[in-house]
Amino acid sequence: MRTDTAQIVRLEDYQPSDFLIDRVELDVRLHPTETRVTATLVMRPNPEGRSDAPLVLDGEEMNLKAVSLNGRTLTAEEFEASPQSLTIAQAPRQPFTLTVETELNPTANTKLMGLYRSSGNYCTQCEAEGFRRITYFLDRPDVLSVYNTRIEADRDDVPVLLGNGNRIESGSIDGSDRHYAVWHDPHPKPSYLFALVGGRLGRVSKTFTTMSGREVELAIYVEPGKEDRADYALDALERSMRWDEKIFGREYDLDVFNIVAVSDFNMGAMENKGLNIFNDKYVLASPETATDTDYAHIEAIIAHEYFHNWTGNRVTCRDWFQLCLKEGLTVFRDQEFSSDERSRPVHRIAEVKTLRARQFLEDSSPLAHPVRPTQYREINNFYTATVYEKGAEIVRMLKTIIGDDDFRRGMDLYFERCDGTAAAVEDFLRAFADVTGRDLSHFARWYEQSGTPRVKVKGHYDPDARTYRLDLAQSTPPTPGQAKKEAMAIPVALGLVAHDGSAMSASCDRVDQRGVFLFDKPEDSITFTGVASLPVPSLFRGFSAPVKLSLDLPNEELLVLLRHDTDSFNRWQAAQSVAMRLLVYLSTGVEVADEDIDAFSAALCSFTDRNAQDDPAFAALVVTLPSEADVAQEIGQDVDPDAIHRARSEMRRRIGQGCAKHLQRFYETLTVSGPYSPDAASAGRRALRNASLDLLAAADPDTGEALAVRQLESASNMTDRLASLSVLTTLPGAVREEAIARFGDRYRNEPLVLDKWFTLQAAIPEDGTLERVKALMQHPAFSIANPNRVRSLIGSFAMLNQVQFNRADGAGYRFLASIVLRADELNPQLAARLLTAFSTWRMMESTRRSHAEQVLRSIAQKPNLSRDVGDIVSRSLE
Ligand code: 0A1
Ligand code: ZN
Repeated sequence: MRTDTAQIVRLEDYQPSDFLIDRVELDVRLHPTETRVTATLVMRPNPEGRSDAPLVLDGEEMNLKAVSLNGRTLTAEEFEASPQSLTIAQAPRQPFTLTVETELNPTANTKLMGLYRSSGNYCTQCEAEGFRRITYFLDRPDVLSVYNTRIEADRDDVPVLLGNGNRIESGSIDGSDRHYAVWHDPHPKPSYLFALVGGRLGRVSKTFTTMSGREVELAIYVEPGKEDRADYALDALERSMRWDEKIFGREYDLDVFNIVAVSDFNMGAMENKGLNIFNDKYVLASPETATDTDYAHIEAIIAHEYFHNWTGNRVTCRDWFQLCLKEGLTVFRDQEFSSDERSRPVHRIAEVKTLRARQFLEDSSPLAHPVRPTQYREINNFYTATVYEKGAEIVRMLKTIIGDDDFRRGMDLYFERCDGTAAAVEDFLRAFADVTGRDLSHFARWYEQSGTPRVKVKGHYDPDARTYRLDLAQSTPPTPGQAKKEAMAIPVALGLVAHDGSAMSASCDRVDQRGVFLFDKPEDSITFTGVASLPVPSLFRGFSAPVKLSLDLPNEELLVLLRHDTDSFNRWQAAQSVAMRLLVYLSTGVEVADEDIDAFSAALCSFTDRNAQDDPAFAALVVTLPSEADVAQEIGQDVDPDAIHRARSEMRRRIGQGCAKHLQRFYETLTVSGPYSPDAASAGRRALRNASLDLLAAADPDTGEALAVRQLESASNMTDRLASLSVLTTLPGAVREEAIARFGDRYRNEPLVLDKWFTLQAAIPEDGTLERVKALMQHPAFSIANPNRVRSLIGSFAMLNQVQFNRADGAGYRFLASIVLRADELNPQLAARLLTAFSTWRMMESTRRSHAEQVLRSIAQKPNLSRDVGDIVSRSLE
């Protein structure tokens, strides 16, 4: 492996910092290529640190200009500066003030970490380790300081100057065309929550009155001219603030809350104290440019970042191994918010689809790691589905096990005890253990053990005794670094359903009053009494644990659940299970009787028919088949993506034909009148109508094409327009090409819409797609330096296009490798994320597998790989 320093950081090596920084005075003079930063750090030795340690500050890619200690400039002999650190061997043993002056070049900063420019504006990104690119610092989350930031810039070029906290001063600099602002953040925070922004920006704002009656000015800053596209985000922010007061009793704690949207950003958004910085994709929305899904994402991410103010900022993390403490908990909170604002069952299904598609995949790949990892080479590679989504599932299981009231009491105690501190997972669990008197040490294993547990269940009915016994067994497959696994504490929410749908009055003393059985041994059995007839078990209701269930129910029994289960999630799950079984058989050459497909199709028709009017969003989820990637994951080895693609196309065609009458009716009747609104009810109607269009086109391409073209021309919103273009991309020919070209032309000045256009084309499952993607890289809107463009074109090709990325000739793999290497020179984080598309390589059939391995090995051989890419490639090959 030829990477830069491949040092491994280990959880077991954690030591408190030897020094603390109580106050930070920053003076930042913005300049495109020579920004000057003077940091005055009020420091003292940490009583909990080592008493003889040198002072070692972190640094990266800065030009050090001067260092002084207690006002005296240090000579070159008194400190040692390297690209990664600034060391003062003889640091004082009493409080002292260190002043460090650095010079940065924000224009040349293509990594988008530290201070950089986006569309000419200045912005920062400091999580996880970006602050050390602004000044030398103890850049670790357990060093909390109060910040004062003075920002100075050219008044005309940079009229808006924003920092963390409240603005306490601003003005002009006499005799010059420069101005300044001073921001004070009274809440001690780690450096990763620092932010500043300088630029020419438009603004929308409103006043929010908190639960205790304080007034807070909420503002969102965007590219001038796009202010009206920020209204929805502002509304979502207000709703999030109200929800956190009502559900968790958490109030906002500054006079202003600012959000800035930027167009070059490595992730979704960042929760900097009082100054969130967002990828503009998650702020800007108008009916003409954003889909229903975009609106839902904006709402969720605005909420997520806002909720971090308590889970992440007021209570922060002791070290980066505790990342799930803020991320898993905050994802759980944003999921709950979206569920309350929208349809809870529909949202739960969406969450689980994401979890399975991303986290289960990661957990079964060479990149599998515990929710709280024990070591890392590059922390940026651990902002993963495991830390975020599985982390959220752990919090959800905890709530399922202890109940809603104790969960809230535990959260209150956690905030009370840990406010203003840098905490660890143990502190979180201790609050719930103390509130309930429960021993949660076994439950804590969810943070430590990686891999997705499998739960095998068999049911036995005794009609004479009127008992029903469930035998359960659990196991977790080996994952990197963890060959042997222990049994997990798995909450199984369950019930029994009679074949005719009537309620069953069975009882079982191992199941609590909330219908949950805690399965915490390798094997166990539970028996229900008073069971009048053979039941169908409904297990893991609401997806009560992130496990894979093996329960071989025949299709007919699954269809009983689809019709009669009181649990919505399991109704959807039942349809998915039948579909998955048929898709796996069709993909792997197992014979499938026509009647089985017809029976499934008939069940879908009648189910959707019954639900189309009352809950179209749910019906749309039920008629949507598992994706090709889902099927690949289910097959798990020797995967042939072409066979899966053929199987899924065939199933879509058969269901489209079988349900044609119903689908046509939905398509005709589920129109939404009046001006566009992204509310869940209207979005649900559009979802089922567009899912119907997709299946109708699969059944009869000519009809589908005609309907899609008409919809594309007449649509009054981006949801319907994009859905019709998406259907057209499945139908090769001149009509499609013309539609694609016209769409691209219409939105040539709308980068976020062009991203969707890139994605649709990159996902076309045809041989010419690789060439198409290469050609699109020449499009004037494409730039390898912009993460949104790269992800929408290249990322979509690699992650969404199963057949073309995994081409049997290896060309898809070679292409991705070439882009990863190019991107790595500019933006290692982006490159490393693209590279994770290879995480499925070991499950492919042998030809593809060997192409992928060869490509990965050739990447690993390259000189000067970033630590980010070096880490992913080496773990992928382990
Ligand atoms: N804390 C943010 C995620 C985030 C992480 C790293 C970043 O920089 C590369 C940016 C954002 C969140 O959870 O939203
Ligand atoms: Zn987060």
